[in-house]
Amino acid sequence: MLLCPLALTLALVAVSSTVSDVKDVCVGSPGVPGIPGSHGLPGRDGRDGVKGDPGPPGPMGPPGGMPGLPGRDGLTGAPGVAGERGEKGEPGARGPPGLPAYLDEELQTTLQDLRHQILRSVGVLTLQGTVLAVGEKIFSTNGQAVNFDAIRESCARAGGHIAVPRSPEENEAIASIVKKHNTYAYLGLAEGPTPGDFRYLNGAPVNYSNWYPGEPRGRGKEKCVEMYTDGQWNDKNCLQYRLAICEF
Ligand code: MAN
Ligand code: CA
Repeated sequence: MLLCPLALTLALVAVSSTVSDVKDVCVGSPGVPGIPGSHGLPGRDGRDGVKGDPGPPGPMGPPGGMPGLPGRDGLTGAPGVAGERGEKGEPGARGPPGLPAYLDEELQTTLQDLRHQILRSVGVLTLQGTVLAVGEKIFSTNGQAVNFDAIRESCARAGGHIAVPRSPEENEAIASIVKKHNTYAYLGLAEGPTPGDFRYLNGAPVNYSNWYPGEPRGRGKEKCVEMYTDGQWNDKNCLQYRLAICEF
């Protein structure tokens, strides 16, 4: 038996058709490897992969679906404007004779309760600085500066009158409001047809005044009266913006 390298013997067996045909032949050393072959044809498609995740929701479709159910009732609207005042009714039938007021215990109790309630309310407003009580009078301002007629109107609407001092105490009280707001105020006085003749708005002549030295000197051309921040008075035209102070 010929000794050949093992690799070569096996190669010879593989190319032989039968084992009996194998011949013990030795050949020379192998040649250099050939150049790599060209790429093969593409393989067949693989099997289907596993199912992917569901996609995101699609955009909203076009309108045209069935209308939804009606919504719930809305909130109650604001109250309407008050109607016009009705005509005065006929007087009622005369009632039975009553007790004199001073003997009517129920009436006296009600009056006392009302007195207390009013005093308490005034106390609260005084504490708040909303009103100033001097003797029987109460002074108050809304802080607004407007002309003389507008002050008269807002005081009347509030159930009062434009403030006018009838004593040094009342003058000081009004002056303290003027000072606090740093705005002159018109007073409840007006010049009559005679120049220099200033009167209360009910036509009565003034019995207390606090004119600034030299005033009034408008000689009929300044028919209103303003109070300076020091509490002294000046006659002035009625169309300036002055602090609205009312008395009640
Ligand atoms: C202005 C006005 C008058 C006032 C004088 C005082 O002219 O306010 O009412 O008398 O100043 O100098
Ligand atoms: Ca004047």
